[in-house]
Amino acid sequence: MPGLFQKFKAALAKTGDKLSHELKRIVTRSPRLTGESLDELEAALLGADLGTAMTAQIVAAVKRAFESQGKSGLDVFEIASREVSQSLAAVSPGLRKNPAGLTVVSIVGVNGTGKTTTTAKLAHLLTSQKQPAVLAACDTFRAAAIDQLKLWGTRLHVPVVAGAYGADPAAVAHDAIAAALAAKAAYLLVDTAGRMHTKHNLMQELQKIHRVMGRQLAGAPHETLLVLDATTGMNALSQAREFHKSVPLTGLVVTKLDGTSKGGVIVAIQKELGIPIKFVGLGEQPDDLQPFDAQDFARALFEIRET
Ligand SMILES: Nc1nc2c(ncn2[C@@H]2O[C@H](COP(=O)(O)OP(=O)(O)OP(=O)(O)O)[C@@H](O)[C@H]2O)c(=O)[nH]1
Ligand SMILES: [Mg+2]
Repeated sequence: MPGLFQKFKAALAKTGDKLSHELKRIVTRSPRLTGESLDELEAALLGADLGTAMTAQIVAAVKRAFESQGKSGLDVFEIASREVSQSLAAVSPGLRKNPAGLTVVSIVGVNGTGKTTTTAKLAHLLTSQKQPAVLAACDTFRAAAIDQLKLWGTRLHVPVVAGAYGADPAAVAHDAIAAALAAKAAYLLVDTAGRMHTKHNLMQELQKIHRVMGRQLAGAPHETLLVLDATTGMNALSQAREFHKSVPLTGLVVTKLDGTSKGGVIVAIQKELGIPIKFVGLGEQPDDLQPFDAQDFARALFEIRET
């Protein structure tokens, strides 16, 4: 998908510019690939939050290439891009579909990562594919959270099921499944409240929401997406590990890639957790949610840029 590559490239401007600048400096300055320049390469890759495992793999590949062919024709950008794309699951597996009917998608994560926006963007994506969606406002905790989702519903012409502020989110989820079934919707997208992965009672509340939905509809939630904010860098890893212990995650969404120079964190997350990244958020508009494609992502990350 050529369009996707351009979108990744634009969204990864900050990460890519910084990496490109540093790699060019390392490669052109040193006539030989010394131990020192390999250390600098390592620092640059770690600085983009590619993670220790991926960084070590790239540095080793560069070293091998240098030992076998020397500096002439040594293309660090090409090698890094190849190593990254080979390490990631090739193409996003997309959203799961319940063959028996309604597919319930639970959207979870810590505060402010972009859950509500992602829920809205997903509804937009699904309705544009003629898959009718219903939204469930299960963040009954944060002031204005319900209104925020309702506003998206109005803007996107998607029905929203909500309760009162302070209501039990599991009860709202229950009502929403009933409404989505009655409306013969293809998807129910459940927007949940932000919660710290370290707060035991809040994680139990999430488990309860999932339990109630599972009792009402076999297999629900069929998809549990953890929304991670790319600007938090490596912190996203511990969030993912803790959430995965409480509610089994089926996929990840990494948002705000457009606002960070640490976009490499995508690579670290997927490599270390083995949970597929299904979508990435590249901005605040409904169209800014894109399916993840490892090859396009790796190429965009290590594109040589004019800086
Ligand atoms: N630049 C950018 N901003 C984003 C993206 N996704 C979400 N945002 C912004 O991040 C802010 C928080 O988004 P929300 O969707 O409200 O986050 P949330 O996880 O629902 O927050 P809580 O419900 O409070 O936990 C908003 O200003 C969004 O517009 C993205 O991919 N790129
Ligand atoms: Mg929210």
